[in-house]
Amino acid sequence: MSTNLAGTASSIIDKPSRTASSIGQLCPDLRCCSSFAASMYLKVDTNRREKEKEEMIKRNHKMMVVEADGNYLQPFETNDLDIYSGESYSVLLKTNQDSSHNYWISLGVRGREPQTPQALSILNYRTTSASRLPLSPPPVTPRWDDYAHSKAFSNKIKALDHKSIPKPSPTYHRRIVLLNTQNKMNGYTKWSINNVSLSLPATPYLGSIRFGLQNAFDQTKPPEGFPGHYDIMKPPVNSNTTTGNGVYMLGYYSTVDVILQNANALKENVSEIHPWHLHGHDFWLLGYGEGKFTKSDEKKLNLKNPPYRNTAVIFPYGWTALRFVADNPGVWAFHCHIEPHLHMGMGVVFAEGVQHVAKIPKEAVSCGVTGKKFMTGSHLG
Ligand SMILES: [Cu+2]
Repeated sequence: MSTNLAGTASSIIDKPSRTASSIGQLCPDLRCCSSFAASMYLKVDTNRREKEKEEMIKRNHKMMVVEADGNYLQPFETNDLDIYSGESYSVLLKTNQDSSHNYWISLGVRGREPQTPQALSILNYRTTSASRLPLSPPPVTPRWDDYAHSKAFSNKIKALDHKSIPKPSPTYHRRIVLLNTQNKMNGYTKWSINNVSLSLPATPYLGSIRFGLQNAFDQTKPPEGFPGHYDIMKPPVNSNTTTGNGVYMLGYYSTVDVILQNANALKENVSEIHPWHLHGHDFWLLGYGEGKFTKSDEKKLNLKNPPYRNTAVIFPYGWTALRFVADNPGVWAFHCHIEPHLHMGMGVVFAEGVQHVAKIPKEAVSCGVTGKKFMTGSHLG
């Protein structure tokens, strides 16, 4: 979703017929959905089972969630689901309601108070005219700030016990704690991580790391954590951020833990949802918690069946714990997937095994410092 809202939509449908159906046509852009409210139709056949990637509520129809971010889950039934920018889900829908009617699907926004009404679509059984309005009013989606509802949904998500899904290693080599705050710089609002707001360098990292260039990006290590006395429940005492573009250099094949720590933004009593997306890897989502992560939270981590994903949300004033193996040679962005937040600095950069990247594409050295050093015209010099 290319929205600056941590969006959730919900679809609600009404009555019975036989087995399953498809919901594949929903527009994933909430603003788009809003403007097309009730102008889209989902055609369904009875006795057909398909997947969908959207978020939905239904009244009498139930959805079976079976997959997230490309990996199987322990199936569970739900009326609605939260989907944040960067995430994907597959659900199975039984078209077991009365096929002589159509049913509403509602799509609402999560995480920021919406300025638009919830979007609507229609689940249409092929045996019924698509222009026939459902009998009952559209279902109302959960309130935008019903975080208990969102957390309850997130906590239901567990990995399927299957050989295709790796188990987490019980220990880690390195743990990086990333404090998410909002700050100011030259009068502009920024997001920052451990008080550093990411500002990408002109030179692509892959070329500059591979060829050992010292002047292409910050050579200082970015911070591994934040001061223990920091009060996450209050706006930052030092509201000034600095920009940076240093890289977390990870040991090749090391196991890395990341604790994403949410905090109060610049305004009192405001802490928001952010969906963090990791490039180049899947990670185990070990769990969520309230307040500041402490040693005593260690025992709450799920090492048995954590979902294996590439996007994880942080809830207001809470923490989210991830673990992954740095086994993919390259330079990888890890960032809030709400696009404006990334451009306001909400991201970090990981790198591992760069010397093992078989071929550095010329696009990775064709601009910035490497462009001057290596390129002759459009070719490597
Ligand atoms: Cu964000």
